[in-house]
Amino acid sequence: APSDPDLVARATAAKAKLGSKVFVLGHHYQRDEVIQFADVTGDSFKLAREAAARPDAEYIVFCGVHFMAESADILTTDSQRVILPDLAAGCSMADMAVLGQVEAAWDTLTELGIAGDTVPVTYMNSSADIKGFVGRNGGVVCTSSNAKRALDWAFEQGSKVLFLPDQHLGRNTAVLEMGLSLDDCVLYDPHKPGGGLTPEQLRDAKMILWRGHCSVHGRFTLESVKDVRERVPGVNVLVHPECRHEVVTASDHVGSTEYIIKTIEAAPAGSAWALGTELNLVRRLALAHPDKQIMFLDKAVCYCSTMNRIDLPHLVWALEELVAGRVVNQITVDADTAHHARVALDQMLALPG
Ligand code: CIZ
Ligand code: SF4
Repeated sequence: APSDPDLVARATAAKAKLGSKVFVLGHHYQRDEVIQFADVTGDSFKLAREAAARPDAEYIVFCGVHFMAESADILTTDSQRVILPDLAAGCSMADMAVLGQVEAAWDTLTELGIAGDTVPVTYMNSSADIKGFVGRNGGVVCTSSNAKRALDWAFEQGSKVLFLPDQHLGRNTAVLEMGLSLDDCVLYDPHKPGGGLTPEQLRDAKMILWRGHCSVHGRFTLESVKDVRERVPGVNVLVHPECRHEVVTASDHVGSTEYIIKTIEAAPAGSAWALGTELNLVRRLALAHPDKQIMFLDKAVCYCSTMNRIDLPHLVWALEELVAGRVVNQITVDADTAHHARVALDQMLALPG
């Protein structure tokens, strides 16, 4: 649906009044009505770097989800303020790993005498608390584009990895890119005592996968892949590594959001693509490439409901409050957590290759 013209005019006016004081970041999974006001678009990793590269912007308005705004706060200067237009824009995957649960898991590994051999690795899609835990314990943050490099590094530091919070990215990277087997991986369920695993399973495992997943990417099934191959002969199936292992295995290509965008841009005219990722992005790619046949991998419509919390009314409100001299919905990470999270983020940036 086209955006409300009154709100468009108000957002335009507010941005003009704020000028270079404000920088608006838009994640690829955001609504069109919000993306039109983004100064830059990107995935969580690119946006974190963009925020860090704008030390002159007093206000960073982050159109994305909570953990991304936290990373922006960690990577920007102390005087910059990061604003999330709707505080209800969380991430169900990030919420699946809570600090107390991860500390309890670590205690279990410590009691078994294996914590010393275990390197914690967390996906970017996790809270600042979890990144801080990982930084305190000698680990690293990773994204969907450098997960293999992060795991290579981690296995040089220890013989085991505790991978947080996305089981699918962890499993897909370990099995499809590192040559580990499914039997090398165990699934740690934070809602069960000892993770629902025996001491022997924990001792034997190379990858301890946290039982988290993305509610959007985790919905694609093997059936969705089979269906689209039947409906569209010759279709290329391209999915994000947050998809289930059997979906990734049945696909033709797998990669991060930025990789998906670049692949579609480079695809020949007339080619057909079924994309296993968030729907706002798939619809924009289809509109931008009318010479290619671009479709959503599933028949059911599926947005990220928390990404969609950021809508034009919330963006207008946040911008107009800034014009009035009020900072609303500021996201801050306490100094101690930020310090250790930064250690884990810097370790990621220092990965070789
Ligand atoms: O699923 C997500 O939220 C992703 C892929 C985020 C990102 O940009 O890394
Ligand atoms: Fe979280 Fe998935 Fe939404 Fe990304 S798409 S913000 S991982 S729930």
